[in-house]
Parts: sequence; structure tokens; C-alpha cells
Amino acid sequence: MTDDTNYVPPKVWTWQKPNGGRFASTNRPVAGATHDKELPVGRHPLQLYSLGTPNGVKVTVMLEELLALGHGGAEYDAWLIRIGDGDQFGSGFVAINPNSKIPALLDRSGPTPIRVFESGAILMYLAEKFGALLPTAPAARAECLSWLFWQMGSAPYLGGGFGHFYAYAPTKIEYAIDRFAMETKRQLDVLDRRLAETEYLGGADYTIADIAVWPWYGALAKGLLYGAGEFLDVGEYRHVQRWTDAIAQRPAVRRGRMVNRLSGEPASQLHERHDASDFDTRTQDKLAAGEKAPPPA
Ligand SMILES: N[C@@H](CCC(=O)N[C@@H](CS)C(=O)NCC(=O)O)C(=O)O
Repeated sequence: MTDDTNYVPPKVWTWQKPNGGRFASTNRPVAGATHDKELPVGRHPLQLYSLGTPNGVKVTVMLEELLALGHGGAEYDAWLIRIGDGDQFGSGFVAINPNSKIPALLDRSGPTPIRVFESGAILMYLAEKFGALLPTAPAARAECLSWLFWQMGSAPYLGGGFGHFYAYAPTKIEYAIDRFAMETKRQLDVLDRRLAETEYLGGADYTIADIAVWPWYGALAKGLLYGAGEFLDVGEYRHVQRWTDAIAQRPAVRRGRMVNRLSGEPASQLHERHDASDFDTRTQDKLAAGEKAPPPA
């Protein structure tokens, strides 16, 4: 790599690996599978292949909300895809998501399995399949979908822009951090102004718009993303704070954020979810205690 201030782009870009940034070992300029690997399949109609990042949490919260609403058909197996190990480039995963990113869903409830990738598409698919958390009246539906797509378009500036250059890039580049900090604060202000007017993003009701936005901007507002709470002075967005706190208390959200989670308190990590009882019996603290317990006499 050259010194950032002296870099002159060549006529044709070529892949100089590794570039030293976090994810350098998995990032590539080409798509497609790198190795053959079938995906496991569990007993439930819905098979989720994911990881407990903000994009993954959107879907596990949605599934837990649907189950809490009584939609038994939303029972799911959540399998862990370790993106740091390159699981997203296995042939089975690429067949479900040609973009090689979590989350990816396979609906096996009908005669032919249906694949869905892109977290926003998965939320819409599930909302339409179960007739829940997406209003049907045209005005309310338009508002909900506007905020859902706002999240899909905005978060890459937060994650791929601000988060990458503030926390992960091998050098701190003032221009890049400044540009994306400004955009991130603007986005927080967009949300804050909206949430000053309405309880939830779509209006009076909690919808898939909140489910999409919360894992990103709720976590950011609590200082849980990129260690940037103080830098971005997130406490000033008080309507975002009110909304974030309310959503965090929902039982389905508490469960959904535990699924496929690989960091934090062991009691908050449920690496794979195959049954509702797993929340009580298979979190990392419980599994570790089971391993330490003496074998039954
Ligand atoms: N727009 C996609 C973004 C998904 C995404 O970026 N997933 C990340 C984790 S949060 C991923 O799988 N990264 C692996 C990689 O880039 O190789 C969505 O919302 O589903």
C-alpha cells in the first residue's frame, strides 16, 4: 500500500491483497463460491442462515415478533454463518444468496423452496406471508416502506462509510471520517425529527420499518456501534433515545438479538436456534455450565 497522501490511482485497478483493513481476508473483487459446502437443514418451515450483526438481527427479531403474535408457521431454525471464516462463500450459501452476505432465508413450507436474500426483502416477504407488521392501508403502507427503504439505502453510509473509516481502516483518514460522521449525524437527525412527530417510524404502530432501523440506529444511539457514542454525541437525539429504549424492552426483541450472536455476555449468546426452549437451555453460559457439570452417576 502507498502513503494515502501520495496515492495516484493507476490507469487500471488491480487487486493488491491484502490491503490491511479489517475483513481484508474475506473481501474479494469477484463473486461466486470459493468451496463446496452444503447447508444444514432443520425441521422447521423456515431456515435462516445468518449471524447476529445488525442486518441479521432484523430477521431474528421479525421471526420472534411473528411467533409472539401467534404465527406458528414462523417457526425457524437459525444456523450460524461465520463470515470471518468465509462461510458465506460456500456453494450452498451462494445458491441462496448470490451476493454472499448474511442474512439469507429459505422458506420450505411449500412444494418448492423459496429463497430470499437482502434483509429488507426478507422482512417484506415475512410481513406479507403472515399479514403482520406491514400496514395494508395505502398511506400507512407507503410510509412504512419508505422508512424501510430509507434504512436499506442509508445504513451503508453508516457501516461501510463511517464505521469502516472510524473503526476498521488501517489508517485514520480525516477526510473520510469527517465526511461520513457528518452524514451519520444527518441521518440521526432525520430519525430524531420523525420520532418527534410519531411514536414509531411508520406512525402510531410498530412495523417492519422499526425492525429494520433499530438494530443499526438504536445500537448507534446507545454507543454500541464502532465505540462512537461520544464522538457522535448520540445523547442529543432524544427522540431516537426514547424510541430505542421502548423497542429494546420488547420481549421478542430481547430474544431476537440473542440469536446467532457471537459476542457479549455468554448468557446473551444463542449461537443457533432450533427450538423456542433454546433461549432457556442453550445460551453459551448454560452450555459451558453443562460441560463443567460432572457426568450423571
Ligand atoms: N444489504 C444487505 C447487506 C448484508 C451485509 O452486508 N451482511 C454482512 C454482515 S452485516 C455480510 O454478510 N458480510 C460478509 C461479507 O461481506 O463477506 C442486507 O441488508 O441484507
